[in-house]
Amino acid sequence: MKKIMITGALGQIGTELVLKCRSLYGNDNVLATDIREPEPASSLSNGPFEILDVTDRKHMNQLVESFQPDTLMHMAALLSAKAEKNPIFAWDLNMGGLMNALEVAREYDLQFFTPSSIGAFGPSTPKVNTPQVTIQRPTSMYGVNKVAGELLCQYYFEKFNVDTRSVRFPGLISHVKEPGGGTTDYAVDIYFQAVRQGKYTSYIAQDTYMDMMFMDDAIDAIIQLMEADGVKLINRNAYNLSAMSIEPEMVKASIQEYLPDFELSYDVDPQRQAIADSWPNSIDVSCARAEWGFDPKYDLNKMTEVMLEAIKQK
Ligand code: VAH
Repeated sequence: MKKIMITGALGQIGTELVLKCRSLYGNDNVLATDIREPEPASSLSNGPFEILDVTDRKHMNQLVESFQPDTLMHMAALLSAKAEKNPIFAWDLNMGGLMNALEVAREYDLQFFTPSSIGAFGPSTPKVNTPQVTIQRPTSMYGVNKVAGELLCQYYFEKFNVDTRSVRFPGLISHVKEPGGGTTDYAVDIYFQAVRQGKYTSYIAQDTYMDMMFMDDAIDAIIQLMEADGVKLINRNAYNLSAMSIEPEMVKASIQEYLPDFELSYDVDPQRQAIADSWPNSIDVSCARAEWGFDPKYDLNKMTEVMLEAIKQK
């Protein structure tokens, strides 16, 4: 992996993925693309940027022809809550964009990464220590997109020998880019509101366990997977990834270690709660550990310390 094109570069993962790849492979070797221009003072202004609508296959080809990457990281997608509000648009963007990206990877022989999610599981999936290979009957459009995406990645690997690699991300928590449109975003908002307001009202009910991970561990995992020896990779559709299984009261207690007066209340959003209830509580990550050495560094308390400090600095 030496020259990388990234779609969805202004998204929650994309933003930090571009910065990390530029620090590792050189600013000019990472082309960031997104459907809109970055803010003038954006941290992404340290390297090449192009506007790209991932449903525009012709333009995607043109950018690959001109930039000549050896790797495509396809991050552009609509997240779970927004997808549930706009299911047809979500299908067109999430699946149309992925098909274009896979076709470009096939045509130009690019190594390929795109994320799946714990959203690829559904209510009939075993909820505790969810296996790498198990029932996947998601009940959200986002989940349907992720299962279809996993199967497409496996298909392109087996039929066209495209070097596809993917992970099932849990909820990702970052202080760099506030997310939009996810179900797990409460676990990001809570830190920002704890610092700004000293209180937070959660739209996810207490005792709703979901897998989560600090963004630094997520970005490191992508690089580690992409640099891994492909011979050792068995699960080409997507690897279960998680660093912790948490619920809102656990986050509250962790924040109160640093902000003792922090208050948490609840105003549950039925739609996002229904999505959260359909997902596992805790997934098994043994395949990622065994096949490419996945080893997250941040637990809840270490993440809380870093999040609160970084947000205070903002
Ligand atoms: C979402 N943050 O909430 C994303 C992610 C596992 C959750 O897929 O939709």
